[in-house]
Amino acid sequence: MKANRLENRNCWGILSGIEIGFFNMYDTSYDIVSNSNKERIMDYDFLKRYEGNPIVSADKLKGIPGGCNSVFNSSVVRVGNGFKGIFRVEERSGLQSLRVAESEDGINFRVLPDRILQPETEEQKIYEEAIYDPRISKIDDSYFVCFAAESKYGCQVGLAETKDFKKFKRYGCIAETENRNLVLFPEKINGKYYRLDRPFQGRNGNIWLNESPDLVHWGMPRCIMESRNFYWDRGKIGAGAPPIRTDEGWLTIYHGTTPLCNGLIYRLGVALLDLEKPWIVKHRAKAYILSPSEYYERVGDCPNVCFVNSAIPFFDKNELWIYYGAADQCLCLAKCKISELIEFCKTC
Ligand code: BMA
Repeated sequence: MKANRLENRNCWGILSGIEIGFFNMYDTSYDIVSNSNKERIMDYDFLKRYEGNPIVSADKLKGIPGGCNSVFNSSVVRVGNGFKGIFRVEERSGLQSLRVAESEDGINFRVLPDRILQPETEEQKIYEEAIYDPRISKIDDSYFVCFAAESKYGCQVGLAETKDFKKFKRYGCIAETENRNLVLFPEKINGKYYRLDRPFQGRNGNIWLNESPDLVHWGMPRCIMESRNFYWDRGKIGAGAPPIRTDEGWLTIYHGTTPLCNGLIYRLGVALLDLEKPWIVKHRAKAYILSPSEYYERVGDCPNVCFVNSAIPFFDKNELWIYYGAADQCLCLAKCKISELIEFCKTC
């Protein structure tokens, strides 16, 4: 393994004439495969796709008002003994709509016919014309929904609160343009609320952390995770599922893009943030945890996309369920052991 790697990089170095770049790249992969423990966890698929994927697709929403072109990038939480979701449904007109979904088992969902959070007031019509990519965080006894809100000015992030998934209190937009992929931490840390978000910087975007006394007024922005040259997440990156408290830190699943000459690949990665000082990234796996390879991830309205909006821990059985949109077309589920994901994050 070692000899091959060295041979390859010399060869590429000579052929390309840009030795430094390729030396860095091969040093990285060399590091990844050099430790036997890492090999063990890299070698088997610890993250298992649900065999019945996709769990929700347009054909299962036949008859929904507006018709369904696609259903993807959706958020699911546990409520009582069951599950509730807020789903992104793209109607046949192209309208982005959010709909409540209900399930007993977290796999078979009923999507309710009514759109929620569609703009009603003049102000909402200006700033929240197209809403999508919802993320739900339960804080105390409320469910807070953050969603991308596009207007002629660009993309902001809207916030709404519900206790029963029937009535929603809207707060308007809580991030300036251009921002997306905003997730709230599920509890206050040292008396403050925290969020991760992704402001754009030209064609790139990194993950930032902000803090707030009341979930509406935010400040103290810090860039905590950048895209990494020569890695799978060398394009823009964005927070995915709301962080999950574990003994090892806030378990954070994010998406990262790999720009290629024919477009982007959206993949999923994992990091652990310090519990008390969430601006400190304790660990960030070098390797991705999920990459499009199944037909439903490769083929759709936007091919080669795995995009995460929620993850539900079942600590009693050491299991994590990751809900992800595939190819901007359908909604899928993948499961892993929480301890193995943490091990992967620390070692791979
Ligand atoms: C991102 C978001 C996602 C989408 C992805 C791939 O920028 O808009 O909603 O899934 O692109 O198209």
